[in-house]
Amino acid sequence: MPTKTTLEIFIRHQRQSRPGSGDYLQLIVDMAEAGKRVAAQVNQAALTGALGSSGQINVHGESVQKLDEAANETFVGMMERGGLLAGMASEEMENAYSVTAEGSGPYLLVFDPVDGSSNIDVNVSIGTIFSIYRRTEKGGRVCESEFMQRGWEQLCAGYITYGSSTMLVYTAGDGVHGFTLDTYSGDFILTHENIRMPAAGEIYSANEANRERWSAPVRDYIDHLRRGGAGRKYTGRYIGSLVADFHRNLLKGGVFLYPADSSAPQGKLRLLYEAGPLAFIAEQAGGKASTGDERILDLKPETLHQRVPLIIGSAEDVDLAERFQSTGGRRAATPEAAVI
Ligand code: AHM
Ligand code: MG
Repeated sequence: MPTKTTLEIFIRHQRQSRPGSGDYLQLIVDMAEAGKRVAAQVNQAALTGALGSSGQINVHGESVQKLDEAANETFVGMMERGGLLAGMASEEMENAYSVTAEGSGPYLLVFDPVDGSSNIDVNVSIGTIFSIYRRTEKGGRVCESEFMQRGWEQLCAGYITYGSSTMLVYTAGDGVHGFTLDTYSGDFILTHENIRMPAAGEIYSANEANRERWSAPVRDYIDHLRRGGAGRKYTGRYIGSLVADFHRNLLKGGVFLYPADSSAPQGKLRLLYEAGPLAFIAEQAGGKASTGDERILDLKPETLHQRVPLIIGSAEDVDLAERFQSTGGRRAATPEAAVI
């Protein structure tokens, strides 16, 4: 049997092979530890009474699930102990959180503790998304403005998916690597080294119930894929958990869209906690992420909970979506599109 490489060993090698790369890679190991705790909470939720709504409404006006709260508390509680973080921002917290009054470390963590909350109660894959930035001030309490950094300033980003197995996938700007939780040993084991996203896919993922509210270029783009205009036969796959939809498309190729629509002019997904980290991972794997007009990683957030339209996936699929957007629809988008 081949020797198994645990996440800790892999990260140690990464740090040795990139001297001066910083101690922030330790934060991925810390996130993995906290993620194991959350994976157990997810697995046990039906048995411990942790399914369902907490009765609270969050800053986005959405119903908070008990697991959203529990996972948020787990990540905050475990991540503030390590001495590396000065502050955190979470999809489930209205304001930025300062680790201590003085700030105890040089890094910032942003995260969505449970992404895909609507799938918690029905035993469908959900996940955690996270990202690490360097703080911009020397000390003291963190303030919201420190989190207003462009996506390309991320030091690392990752997600943990709680699915048929629990996996952690991360990038620190040196490729994308995936680890599967061995529930017998309790270790995350390297199972997917240097993941590359296929240049083009045959899957599109979007909530087509929103179709009537999409812009014409988005509707035309999806129609184009459905009709085989891109030269491939597409199938639709939509779980409703971004992490799970993204993870599948990362491995198999394809495109995920949550565009703006007439009732959500900025789309639904959050720039800091969802679009930004996954954009970093997508690009590191050879894919792309765009609003339709702009590269996600170039956007500078103006508020913590800012939403953004998201088109993410295989490079050719995202390029094509941008062409539809820039030309306003199918007629001018591509030569093939003109004849359908
Ligand atoms: P959440 O963070 O509150 O769970 O919301 C984000 C989720 C994504 O995981 C998913 O892609 C999207 O919302 C699904 O939204 P919809 O139900 O509108 O299709
Ligand atoms: Mg989310």
